Amino acid sequence: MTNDDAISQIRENGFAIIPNLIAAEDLKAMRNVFADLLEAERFGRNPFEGYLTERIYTLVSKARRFADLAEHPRVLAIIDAFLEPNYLLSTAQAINIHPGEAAQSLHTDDAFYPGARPRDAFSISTIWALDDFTEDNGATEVIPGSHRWSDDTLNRLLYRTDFTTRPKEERVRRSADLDDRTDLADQLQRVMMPAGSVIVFLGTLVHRGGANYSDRPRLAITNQYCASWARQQENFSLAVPPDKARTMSERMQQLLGYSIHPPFMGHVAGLHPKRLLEQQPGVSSASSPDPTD
Ligand SMILES: O=C(O)CCC(=O)C(=O)O
Repeated sequence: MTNDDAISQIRENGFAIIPNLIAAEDLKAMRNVFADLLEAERFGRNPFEGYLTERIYTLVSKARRFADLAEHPRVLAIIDAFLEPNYLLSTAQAINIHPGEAAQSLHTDDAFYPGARPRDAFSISTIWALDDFTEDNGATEVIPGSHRWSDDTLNRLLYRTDFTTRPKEERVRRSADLDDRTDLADQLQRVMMPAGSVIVFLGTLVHRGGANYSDRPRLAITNQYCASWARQQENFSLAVPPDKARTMSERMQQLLGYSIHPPFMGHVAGLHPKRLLEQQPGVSSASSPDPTD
């Protein structure tokens, strides 16, 4: 599929699936990194995160190859068609759905940005399959065309997503058969794709992580990007402080927020935040009248 095809599919259906973008040896290397990163302690704290789902946030700071994935040139070229320049990385996380996990509540990824729907997306999400996404192992499910739904339709059809953090003893496993709105089941499309593929979708598209009926976890990475004026889900300038950001590519620094939404949103005491990356600790830089400089 060409990028132009992907862009028109996203405009039409709200999403596009690009098969086999990660080479087999890179997939293997990523899985090796995960073998050390994934621990049961990271299971979700609320029904949205999923009590049987492990999540690792700020993935881009855990290994260079995860940062490289978040700036995959083909994917960024597609996002360029939807978001103004200087867009930001909003979250970078691994999602490992374990056997027995129920389907997530149907939701959209940019619901927390106010703005009457239907509207343009303020964010774009990607979900990379690190395992094959199959019929029964928790493949993402999407509702094609739902990016055009109005607020009324969303409110009528979707249950409110439950983000309430529960104490450990109350994190009761839900039945994998639980479906939050069975009357939408016939509109859901399961995103079955081989490991190494990616789905790119608008932040306005209704979707969810599926129930995992298989006997193995389903591993994925979601990198999500937001408009340069919007707040990122992860507070990346705290999560990836200058000492760490300094070791990353210039594009990743910009995506994390060491960047400006012109004329000066995001400045640090009147200066472009990239100045923090040039400075050595304890050395102050000369002031500049131009925060975009
Ligand atoms: O893991 C998936 O397939 C989707 C997860 C998701 O939509 C989310 O956590 O926001």
